[in-house]
Amino acid sequence: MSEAEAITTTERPERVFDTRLPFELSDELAKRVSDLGLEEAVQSANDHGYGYLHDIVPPEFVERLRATVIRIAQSDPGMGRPSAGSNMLLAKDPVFEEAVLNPSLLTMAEVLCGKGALISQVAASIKPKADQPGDGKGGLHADQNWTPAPFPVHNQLVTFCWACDEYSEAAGSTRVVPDSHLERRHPNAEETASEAGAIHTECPAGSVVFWDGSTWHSGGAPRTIDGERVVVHITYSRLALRPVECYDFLDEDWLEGKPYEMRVLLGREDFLNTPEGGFAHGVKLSRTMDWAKT
Ligand SMILES: O=C(O)CCC(=O)C(=O)O
Ligand SMILES: [Fe+2]
Repeated sequence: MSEAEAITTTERPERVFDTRLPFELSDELAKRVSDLGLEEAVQSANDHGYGYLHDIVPPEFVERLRATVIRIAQSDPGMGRPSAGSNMLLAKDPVFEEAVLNPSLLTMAEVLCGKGALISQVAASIKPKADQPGDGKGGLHADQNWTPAPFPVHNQLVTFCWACDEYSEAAGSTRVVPDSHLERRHPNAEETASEAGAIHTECPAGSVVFWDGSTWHSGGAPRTIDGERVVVHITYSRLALRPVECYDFLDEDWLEGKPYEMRVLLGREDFLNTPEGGFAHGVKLSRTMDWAKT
């Protein structure tokens, strides 16, 4: 019986008392890692905080993924300017369902975020050739940006960047600071500005680059060659920290005349967990990052 079948039965699962340490995989998860050829990716995540997934889909899938992103972005100003990208993609085309359910992504998500990990974001970006000089530095960050430092021993979040085009320095690939996950904190202002120690990730079109929630990286590198860099960014997060009770059904009419604190308590004043996704909230986004550090 598969796990998916097993959880639909009423049988009470065996109670677990000990929490596994990071990268202490169950036999079942270790077998899946091995069957999918992901040992190197797991080792790299553990050692350096990031890694690559190669040859996990046929070229046809990558072509379909890329074409879908371009089609949707043309009609969707999701990232501010037309054709820069889009978000909330899961519901916008079935190709994104295939992407988030890819066995290699799901297995790595379980390694890095545990069982029951949730989709946090399915977004895409389209980076054209730079029309201005500059090194694009200043955007270094850790994706678990709403977790205070020191970061917990257990990773909170993992981001997979599906490179629909080649990743190289000239192509404007993501820069990462290898081993920065060991710092267990956000980069400071100077580190963010200088991006010291950052290197360009490199892979062929169709491969996936991933990093854990504490690894410092930046997406600002300019593209210096012709064409566009199309990337699908898929983030999963641990299941923890969701409230027990869901009050999303309480609408603006219910909130009318109630104190601001009630809006805060219901998560209406931060940028998380909204049907518009992360790009539509202006000041709420940086406010969330600031509140998280208090
Ligand atoms: O666009 C990129 O190269 C990376 C963007 C980023 O920070 C992310 O996907 O977490
Ligand atoms: Fe990021």
